[in-house]
Amino acid sequence: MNETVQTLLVALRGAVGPAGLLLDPADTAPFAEDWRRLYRGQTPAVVRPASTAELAEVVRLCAAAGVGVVPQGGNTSMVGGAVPAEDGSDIVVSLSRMNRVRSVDPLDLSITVEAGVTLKAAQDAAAAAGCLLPLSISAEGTAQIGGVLSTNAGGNNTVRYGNARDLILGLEVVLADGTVFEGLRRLRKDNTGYCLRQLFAGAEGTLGIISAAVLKLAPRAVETEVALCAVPTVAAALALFTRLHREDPASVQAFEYMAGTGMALVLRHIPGAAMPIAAPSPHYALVELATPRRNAGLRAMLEAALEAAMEAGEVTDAVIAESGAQRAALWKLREEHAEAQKREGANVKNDISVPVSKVPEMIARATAACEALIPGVRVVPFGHMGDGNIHFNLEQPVGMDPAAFLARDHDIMDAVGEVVRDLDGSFSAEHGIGKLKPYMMPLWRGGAELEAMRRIKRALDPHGMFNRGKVLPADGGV
Ligand code: 2HG
Ligand code: ZN
Repeated sequence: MNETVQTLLVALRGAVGPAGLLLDPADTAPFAEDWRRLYRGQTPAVVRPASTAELAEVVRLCAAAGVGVVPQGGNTSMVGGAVPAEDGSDIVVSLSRMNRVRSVDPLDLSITVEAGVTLKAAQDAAAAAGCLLPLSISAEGTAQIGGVLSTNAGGNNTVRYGNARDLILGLEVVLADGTVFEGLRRLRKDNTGYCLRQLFAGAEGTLGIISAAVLKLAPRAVETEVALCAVPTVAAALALFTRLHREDPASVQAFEYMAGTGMALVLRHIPGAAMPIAAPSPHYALVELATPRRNAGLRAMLEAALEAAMEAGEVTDAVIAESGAQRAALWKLREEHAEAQKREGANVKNDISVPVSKVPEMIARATAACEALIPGVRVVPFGHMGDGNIHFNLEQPVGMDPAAFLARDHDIMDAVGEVVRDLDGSFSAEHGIGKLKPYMMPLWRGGAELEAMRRIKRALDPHGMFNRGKVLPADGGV
């Protein structure tokens, strides 16, 4: 460790106190590896400020020392978005001690939270005040608000409420020189120049560090129905979605697709996962309908729609949850897909989106492309069909060396990407770019778009200290 870093660590200890600084490699190691275990970096320290003032001082000290900063929330990125560099040149700044819910306002329908509050804790605080925080992702128990907003997380409710950025009313952000952008406003209308808060949403911590946010809430549902449906084809799942959406778009809270291959992995690897439908199906759809309207008759609507869907051959079997516990059990079958795939072995993820109408064609064509590329590869698509975002994931062929399979990740991502481009889709629908996908930016976002992003980066982070190597591909500059 060089002298500059040693001096910096002493100053950081002064800024955050001994409880805010982790130096022992045994303590810092979990912060240096991503959830998927694709990347293992190194860091001389994990700094854990307890307030915005402390965070600002940490950033100021790191800027003065010319040391890189990697902001980190729950470290659940699927694209290595929060790992420090391999050479140990980045300090990790963990937001986990900034975990206060500052206020919930059921009249304004807003919640003010610090960056280190987990999404689940924010949802619970909203629910305790009779409101709904309409953002739900599989990692919500661990993912923190700062990371969720920085990555513009999508998740299960996008079909009804949009992505994380759509919920942001106000943001507080620590900038690269340690000054604080104090934008914690909670106005529904505020048309005053550039919308800075939206720059930081989806920037993945490359422009500044989100320290707190004001988020929109919705009225809490009084009727909720969840059904798991066995469907014969992907096209049938889409037909079911269209049927329900036409019936009452405002009540379709989630519409998730799962291939039978993925469901089998969940049932094999996840303790307590149980399939309530007797005969295995090649495809499944999970539907959640919810409404804050009293006596809306959602149950009757769902039953009638499923009956009609069965007559039309769109659904072969279905169960409707009868209790909160059953709803949770059905959701578990969907939410444990990522964990089950991890336990099965090596996997390559394609977090892609296409226009909703193109989902069946995308799955068919990408399946054919991958099977031609790697014979025996296991195709395990699932995801948020209602908004066109499918996790077109692949498990290694049985018996193939995991490292050899992972070495093909770019080939696979490029083959899937070709199909997705042809269908006017995106190569990263909700997981962002992180460390995994900057190489894809020139092809997908090149020219004026990428150049404008670079200019914004230079303007807000002129020395390139924030989350180096993420989002933007190297260009010799920052
Ligand atoms: C989900 O929808 C997450 O469960 C993870 O976005 C997706 O594992 C994945 O590819
Ligand atoms: Zn997802």
